[in-house]
Amino acid sequence: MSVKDLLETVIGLVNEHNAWRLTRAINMIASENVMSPLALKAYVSDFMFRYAEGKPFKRYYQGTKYIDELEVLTEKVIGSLIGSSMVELRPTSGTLANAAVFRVLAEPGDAAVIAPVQAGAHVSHTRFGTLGALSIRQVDMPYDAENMNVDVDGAVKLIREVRPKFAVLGGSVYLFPHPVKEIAEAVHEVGGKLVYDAAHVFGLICGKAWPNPLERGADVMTASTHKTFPGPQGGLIAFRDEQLYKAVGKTVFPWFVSNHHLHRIPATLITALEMKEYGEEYAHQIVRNSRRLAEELSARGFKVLGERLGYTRSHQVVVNVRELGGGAWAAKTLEEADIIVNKNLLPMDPPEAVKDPSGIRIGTQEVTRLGMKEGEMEVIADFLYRLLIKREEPQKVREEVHAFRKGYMEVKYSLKEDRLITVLDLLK
Ligand code: DSN
Repeated sequence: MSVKDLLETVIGLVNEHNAWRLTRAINMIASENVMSPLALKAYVSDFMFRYAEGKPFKRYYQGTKYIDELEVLTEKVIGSLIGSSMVELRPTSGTLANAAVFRVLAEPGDAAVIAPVQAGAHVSHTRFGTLGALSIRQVDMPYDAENMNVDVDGAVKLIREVRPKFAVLGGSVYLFPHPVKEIAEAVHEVGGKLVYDAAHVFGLICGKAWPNPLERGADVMTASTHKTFPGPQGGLIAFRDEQLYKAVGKTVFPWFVSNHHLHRIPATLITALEMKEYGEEYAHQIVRNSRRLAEELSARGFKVLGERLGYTRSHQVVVNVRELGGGAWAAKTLEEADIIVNKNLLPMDPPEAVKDPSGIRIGTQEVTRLGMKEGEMEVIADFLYRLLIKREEPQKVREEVHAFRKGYMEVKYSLKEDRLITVLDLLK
């Protein structure tokens, strides 16, 4: 193919994708979100071309005076949202944040007790992911199927027996808060630390719609900055313990991250300011929306998990679609109508069911950011009912999805400011 043809292809694919996901699709992957236009403008800055290895004001490169100031300010503002004066922003993802923390807390061969995969643990907590790469031994906490959570008594007993270097709570399929206080007490009793992976619920914590694990005994919290916290893709770590903060900082760089993708920092700061201004309103609306969506789906005959406990306290709704055709079929069918969710393993699924699990996971954080409220959740529940239970043609429903989506084109809960100059204004 010629350069001209390839250029046309790349432009076509990018334009198609943008138009699809930003103007036509209802995006409900629970780990995604959109930035505000202001954060986006700050993201497209010259910082994306630069390096700043090391800590602010102690870099190994020249040319970093502005990023030094921005980074310290971002740490302060995020710290003020979560009550921590020690925030590390350099991991470029939640998985790298976990890697840096795990590496400091344990040596190869040591044991870590983790929330069970059925209770939503992320792959980086497991032998298949980061924990395995670091040769740390994974020991699963027992699971309480009825409450879709960690079995507290069983976990405490196990921690006393195993005496792990650390325990991990938090995860990626996450309907109800894990028992931080009880697990922290048990792991501290045996000289270990509690790591809380808040990747999914970080925005809810900032908005006070989810318990803050650092206030309940967790020693360290890792997070992503692009899920319920609606910033650029990236990771962060917050600490209660200064020694651990310093040790992890030395592990982030030079072990796991060289360049920390500087353009994330001002965009993360603008998002943090948006969370300061609107975070509580936004986070509580997310939770109201997921609860309402769960109720509306249940009323239409769907098997929604967590019914006994009110379905969900987070941004997620999890539905068992096994009898309807399975998770792979359901997610694909919804995609044909431009409703984007992911198939997901459910607690009762064996791990080998990963390609066709029984569930779908639905997140309300992005549609909430676009201004949807409880009434809109009814409309979405209806689309799902028509597609997955009534089995209407996806092509037919898709037209209605597009018409509905057109009403939600503005990013809400965001700050406005015209003076920001972007790279595109300067680089000709
Ligand atoms: N795998 C992502 C999720 O969708 O939950 C988190 O990294």
